[in-house]
Amino acid sequence: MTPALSGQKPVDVPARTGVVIVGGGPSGLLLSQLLHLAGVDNVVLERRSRAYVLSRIRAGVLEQGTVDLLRKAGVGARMDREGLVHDGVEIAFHDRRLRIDLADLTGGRTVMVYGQTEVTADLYAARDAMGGTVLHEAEDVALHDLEGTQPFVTFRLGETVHRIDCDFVAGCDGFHGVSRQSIPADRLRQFEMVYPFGWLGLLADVPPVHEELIYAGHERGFALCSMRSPTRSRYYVQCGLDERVEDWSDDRFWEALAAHLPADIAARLVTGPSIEKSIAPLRSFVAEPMRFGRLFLAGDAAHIVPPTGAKGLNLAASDIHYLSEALIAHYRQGDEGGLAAYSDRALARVWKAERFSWWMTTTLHRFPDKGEFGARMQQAEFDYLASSRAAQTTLAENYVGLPY
Ligand code: FAS
Ligand code: PHB
Repeated sequence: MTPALSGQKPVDVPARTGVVIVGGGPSGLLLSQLLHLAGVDNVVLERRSRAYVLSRIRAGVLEQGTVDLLRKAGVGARMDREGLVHDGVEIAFHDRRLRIDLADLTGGRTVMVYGQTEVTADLYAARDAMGGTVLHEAEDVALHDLEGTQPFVTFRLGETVHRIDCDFVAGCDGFHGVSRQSIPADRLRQFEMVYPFGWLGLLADVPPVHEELIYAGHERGFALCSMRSPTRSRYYVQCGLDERVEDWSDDRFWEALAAHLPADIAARLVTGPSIEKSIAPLRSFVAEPMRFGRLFLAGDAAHIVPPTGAKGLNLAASDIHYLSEALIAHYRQGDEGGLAAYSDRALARVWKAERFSWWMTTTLHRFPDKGEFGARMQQAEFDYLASSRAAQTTLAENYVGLPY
């Protein structure tokens, strides 16, 4: 029996399991839950404590496909009670505002506003309720014999080194994880674009300025008005890569936010003390293929999108949809087709979401180096969007999520 770690109950570390899942964020936990429900043994190895994982404030918008998958995983009850269904979203440009009627333009499809932190908490609760094995503070995770038929994973819990033999490894350990780095460089193609700015995010217990999200492009830079509930708001402003969160007082943030918004919205802004403030860099990144032997990458371990399109968490969900289906078909029918097709199938959807996230980011953020012509192109993008139902339909169908 492994001794308790920072409050973790003593756990039995199995010598063997079906799938070792590296990473206890939304990707890893959702895969663990779906596999367990299908009778596929698995173990989740998470580097951080549960409290640390649940302290991270990230995504806020769930596509219909993600909502359906969470319900299928048996973790949709609180989301359905507390989540906010949105059938529209606003795009603002300088002082103009345009409502995109998501439901009208997509035959009734909507999005759910429900924070990633809550999704992760619901998944942890479900793992606990089913007696799932999630090992926290698992350090020095290393993947072995991925190209063989008997891969295994080693890691350390406290002073004790463990080995788990398995059939497959799911790399759900995010952009900085060990999984993608376990693939030889000559077997991986990586595509990346780093944007010359970041997002400064603030969470506050104040009522949202508007009942729907507002993505605002402005000559001062981009701003996003989002929310977590009718009493808790989430805001972002574009910031420089050299900015430090400690240089941003709450007052400075609220002033900057108001200056980035259309005057009528800024006039309605309710401010208050921040309960969280953080800066996230923006990048587009894809690693191909998303498989190496018995290792399958999913979520941020394989791809990153700028959060402007609200796709990060939702791409993680569609990866897990494809991967869980493929693994279950392997165990139930000995069908290898899903595993063989996983990378191509996932990447086909990933690249479309990369394009949409890139388009939203390049259209709405301030790029000083793109000069006046670049600014005119952004104006033209907005003018076309405002004048064309076809353009609005394109934005809407990508925002609610392309089909799986
Ligand atoms: P995650 O990074 O969430 O989880 C990976 C887990 O693996 C982590 O818990 C990590 O501790 C663990 N891990 C890492 N290395 C390990 C190792 N060697 N061994 C064991 N465990 C290891 N998306 C949006 O849609 N909207 C947003 O506003 C948004 N904001 C974001 C802000 C930030 C700062 C970041 C980093 C991402 C943001 N995202 C946003 C994207 C985000 O939501 C991801 O898409 C989502 O977390 C993907 O989930 P996972 O793939 O599980 O990766
Ligand atoms: C959020 O609420 O954190 C959020 C919402 C939509 C985005 C990005 C972040 O596109």
